[in-house]
Amino acid sequence: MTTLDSNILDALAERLETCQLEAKDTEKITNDHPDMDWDDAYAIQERILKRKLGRGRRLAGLKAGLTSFAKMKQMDVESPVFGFMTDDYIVPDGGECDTRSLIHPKVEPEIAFVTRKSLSGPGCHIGTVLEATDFVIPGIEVIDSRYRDFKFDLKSVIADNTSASRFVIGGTPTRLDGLDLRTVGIVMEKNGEPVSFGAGAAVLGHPATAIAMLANHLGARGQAIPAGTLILSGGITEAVPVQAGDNVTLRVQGMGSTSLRFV
Ligand code: 0L1
Ligand code: MG
Repeated sequence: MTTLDSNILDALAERLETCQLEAKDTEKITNDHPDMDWDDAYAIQERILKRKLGRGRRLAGLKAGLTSFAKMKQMDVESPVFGFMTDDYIVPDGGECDTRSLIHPKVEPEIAFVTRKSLSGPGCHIGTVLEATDFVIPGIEVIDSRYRDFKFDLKSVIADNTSASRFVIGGTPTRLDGLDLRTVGIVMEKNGEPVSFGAGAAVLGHPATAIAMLANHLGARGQAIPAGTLILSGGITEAVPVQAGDNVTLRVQGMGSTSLRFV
């Protein structure tokens, strides 16, 4: 049950999406609506998606955010947050990302899942996810909070579609048979220098846990993850700021690499 009036939810969705489209920042929305609840936050995010689909955009994938223990501790939260990507968020592997369309981008090294079966909650668990996964592939998420100086609280960031803005996937689509994602190592390089190191277990003990939590989150809303969905399972390390001129490459053990250039 939302607490905010439908007109206010619409206005907040328009405000946040306009900031995204015009690359302008804003104050966090809980400053004006301190009593808004979790349903309000997701209702605003859903309205942003509806605005995009209404203009002909296609849903390109889903995401879990705040999934690494380091980031959850930093934000003092126990649950990840969930969001979406539309087709205009896709950067081709090795392609360019135009910083003029972004406010203050950062990059996160992630493992992307692609499902071959629908996943629904409640009761979805890591086993269900592993059985329903088609393949995993390296992915770099570009996050770009619409909030001034990346300063927000959890409800504000959910409403802002968890800072989603661009992503690239590439490397080798890899089946999960015999692969232990917990011990798969990653290195992210910025301009040829390694800047982040980690292993899959940094994401909730196993990145598939983030997918199960997403299915359970959607299940509570009467929705499911369809077969063939791409899902970013969350940053393995903290996000790294980038600017025009930066080249970023993510190497994932046994899965090759993916990269993008900021111009
Ligand atoms: O994908 C993420 O983990 C980002 C979640 C939102 C918080 C942030 O902008 O850092
Ligand atoms: Mg992320």
